[in-house]
Amino acid sequence: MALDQSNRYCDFSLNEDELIANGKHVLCTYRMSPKPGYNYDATAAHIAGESSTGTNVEVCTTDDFTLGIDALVYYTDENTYGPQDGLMKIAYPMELFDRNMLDGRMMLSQFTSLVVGNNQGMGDIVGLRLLDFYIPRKAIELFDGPSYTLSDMWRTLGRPVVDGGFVVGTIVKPKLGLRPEPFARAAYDFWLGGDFIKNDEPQGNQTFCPMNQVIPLVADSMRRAQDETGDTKIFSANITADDPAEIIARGEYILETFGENATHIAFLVDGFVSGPSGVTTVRRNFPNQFLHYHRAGHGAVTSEINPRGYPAFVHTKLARLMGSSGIHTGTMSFGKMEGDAKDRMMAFMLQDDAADGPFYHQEWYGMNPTCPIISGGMNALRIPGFFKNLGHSNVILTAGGGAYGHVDGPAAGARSLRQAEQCWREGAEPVEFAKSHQEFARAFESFSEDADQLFPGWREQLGKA
Ligand code: CAP
Ligand code: MG
Repeated sequence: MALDQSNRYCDFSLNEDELIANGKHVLCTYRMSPKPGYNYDATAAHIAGESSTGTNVEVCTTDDFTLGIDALVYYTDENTYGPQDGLMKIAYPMELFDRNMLDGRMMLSQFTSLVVGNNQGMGDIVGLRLLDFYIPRKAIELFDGPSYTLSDMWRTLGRPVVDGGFVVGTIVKPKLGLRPEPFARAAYDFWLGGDFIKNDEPQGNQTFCPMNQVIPLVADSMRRAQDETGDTKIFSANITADDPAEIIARGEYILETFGENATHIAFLVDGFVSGPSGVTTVRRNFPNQFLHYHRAGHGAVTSEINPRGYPAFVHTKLARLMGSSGIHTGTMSFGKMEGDAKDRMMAFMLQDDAADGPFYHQEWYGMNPTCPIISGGMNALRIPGFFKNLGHSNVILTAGGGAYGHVDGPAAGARSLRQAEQCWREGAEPVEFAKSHQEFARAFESFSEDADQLFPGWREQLGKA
């Protein structure tokens, strides 16, 4: 049985509104279940201790200054979700958080090692999941935040920098297996109809498709597609690597190879697996490129069936602080990955200067916004419903299957995606709209299972019975 430190690490006299007004604490709300037989508040106190100044026993070296920066539990409700399955809230003094030697900035690596660090593996808990956190102004202004934004991408695309609208994207599929020439051809074909292409998350410098062969060919595809269409095209190149030197080398090589189109390059980082160091390496070495945060692997932590870790909402909030220009936010139940319509809360938290999370209102004090990237099993048929839920289309959408699975090829797939957003924007009924929009209509045949589910009777209405 752990030492009961609740007299030290619990202070229920603290008032959340006052803590927020004072601006000296990071606040965290956790869903917590202690092991059977463990006292709720004592376990909460142990969590606060392990996450700040304590351990499982008193130590002789603790002095008054140490006591002054204890993380403090300021709220518990042990039965919120069921018996001994409740909520607890911790106030973390700002002093606890690590600051760069070089520029005094805060960092996400130590931040997460504290608020979702050792506490994740303690022996006296069954569950501990960070559901939301509040960052005071002083801390917001100590994190990098995004440098290059969707607005900058709209500028590059020759669009208005406010409400520049829907960016139609894809992922070169198959996920792995294309050699340089077929890869570059797949990119060219999509760019004849679409705006934005990303590497798939595991595509990099495989021996069957070395960067020094495929990147020059993709650069040529971009030039030809731009000449052919008269439109600017974007390529989000994956430069994820373990070694920051490799990340930088990849980025520099790609920018040099794209030459006059270097400003059309975004950099994709598998941010969950490479962590804050990988993301910050890109954020600080390539501040003039769109930093595309791919979250492959996040499900291990964010999945709703996980009693530990944190939900996707928290993950995307961390990604904005890190400086992501855009992050995958899922498809809010309209695609193939886990998600829910209320996940639109993530998009508002990323894009607005003030937004409500499940437990905290967050002001961003002018920190650049992060663009939601909609991806995962999307095709034209799923888009009207998606935007009806979100309420706007100032996002990047990447559909791999939704483009390369279109019966008339990726350019038609791209056009079907763009038409689908137009259908939503005009408030048109999709099957009716399909009668006058060929590529959108052909998406019904391309993804007929979706069509049957979403638009029963479409065959008769479109004369495809
Ligand atoms: C989508 C995707 C993305 C997922 C990631 C894939 O391909 O390229 O990596 O969207 O999920 O590999 O599945 P499709 P999320 O368009 O063909 O589904 O965006 O939720 O992080
Ligand atoms: Mg992918």
